[in-house]
Amino acid sequence: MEESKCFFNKNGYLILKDFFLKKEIDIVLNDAKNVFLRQFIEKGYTPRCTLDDLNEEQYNDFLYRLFEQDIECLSNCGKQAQHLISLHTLSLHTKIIELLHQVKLKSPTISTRPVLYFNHSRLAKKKIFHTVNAHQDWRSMQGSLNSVVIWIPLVDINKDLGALEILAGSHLDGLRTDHIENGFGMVKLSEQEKARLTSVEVKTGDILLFSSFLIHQSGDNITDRPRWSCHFRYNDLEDSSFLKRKYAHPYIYKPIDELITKDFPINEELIKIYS
Ligand SMILES: O=C(O)CCC(=O)C(=O)O
Repeated sequence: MEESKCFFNKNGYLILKDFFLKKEIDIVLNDAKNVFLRQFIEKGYTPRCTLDDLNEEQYNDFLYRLFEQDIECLSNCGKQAQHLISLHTLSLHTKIIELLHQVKLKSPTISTRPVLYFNHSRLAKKKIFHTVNAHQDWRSMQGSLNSVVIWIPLVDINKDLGALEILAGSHLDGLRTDHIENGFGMVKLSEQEKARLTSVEVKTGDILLFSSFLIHQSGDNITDRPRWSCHFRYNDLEDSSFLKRKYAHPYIYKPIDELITKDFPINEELIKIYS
């Protein structure tokens, strides 16, 4: 680990091969896919079935159809996928907590809730919702200076599927964000920096850990498959600058008026639940 720690300090990232078992990751992927599958069945795209009854192409076709026909439903499924117990459990895996200690987070804490992505241009209205240009996560997290991100592929991700691109060593250049776009702290790269971006191809079970100051961007997904991944962010409560900044945290979590379903439920439906 000593060697890895030196590598991390210098380059701002670590790729840990086979960190998890494939089956541990598959639990999250299947749970996420099942959120959408329930709506495919509800909408009559397919008779009642399990994920195993559909091949990948059929599943993806339903996903793209849902985007075309009912974007609200797709987006709500996406939201439910962020709340999966398996996703949150993975973010608290003892191996992750040990790793956080190894990269010198003395008292790790969750920065923002885990996120799960399923990126494809056919599943988003704006480019930034499926392919994010160069950015740093620290700007939107603004937590401890040693905060880290753990980026986990839920499927094997190669360059064609849009492997994440990183700029090694860029964490040492400090905060380069010049504006925030859809919550991402965007960074302008020089031509030389663009040429130095490295694609991180990863397999299911591998993880990528990086400093929240490391500049990174989405690769282009040029396949017809969504790129499934999940990302966890951690702060360190012992970081002195974070303490001095009174643990400043820029996120809020509250219900939004327009999203509240009016005139629901009627009492009979509620009574049925308890009968
Ligand atoms: O996964 C991606 O392609 C971009 C997402 C990302 O970099 C982030 O959430 O900070």
